[in-house]
Amino acid sequence: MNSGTYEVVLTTTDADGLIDSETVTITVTEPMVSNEAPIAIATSDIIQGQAPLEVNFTGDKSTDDVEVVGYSWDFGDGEIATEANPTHTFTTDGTYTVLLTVTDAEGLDATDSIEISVVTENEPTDEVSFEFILTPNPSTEAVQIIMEDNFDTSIILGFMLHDSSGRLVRQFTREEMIQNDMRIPVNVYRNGIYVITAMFNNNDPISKRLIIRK
Ligand SMILES: [Ca+2]
Repeated sequence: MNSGTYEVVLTTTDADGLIDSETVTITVTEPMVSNEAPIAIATSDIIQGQAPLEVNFTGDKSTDDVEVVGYSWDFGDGEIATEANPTHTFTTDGTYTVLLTVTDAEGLDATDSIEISVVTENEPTDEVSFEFILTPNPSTEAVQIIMEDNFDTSIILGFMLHDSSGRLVRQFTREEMIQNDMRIPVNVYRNGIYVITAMFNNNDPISKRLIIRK
């Protein structure tokens, strides 16, 4: 039956020959075009880190029975994007719910979300990193001790210099070291392998190998 309006007449005849009829109107429409809503799939290369945190988002894994035609990202920090795979930098710490909305040509949409956790750069942690390097190494005249990670020199108690046999060659107080700009003159020592050990207040000592070569 093609689309259109049809009048169907139902005629009945009873045993006595009496005829009755009734008209029913039937409307036939075009078959519905089936369209399924898309499925949004949002992923990111990382989900947490320190600010400023650059995150690469992927939305083009989203699917539709026909085609996804629109991408809309809401990063949760007031910024949006309409690319399939945007990159976004979060500058302030916090937890952000990033929403991806995908749309098909018929206007059906779907949403997926990712939580991104951004922490501040200098957030205090229980484990403080105590690291230093010796430069130059091998040393000829003097060796410079360079503390890493914005080291608080007030927790340094001092330094020890041992030779390769484990004999304590010299001990340096913190005051001595700070005045020396964390520099140890080594030209008075014989060539060889030495160990410089930093001693800290409330922390395990750290040792580094130093070569003296003149
Ligand atoms: Ca669709």
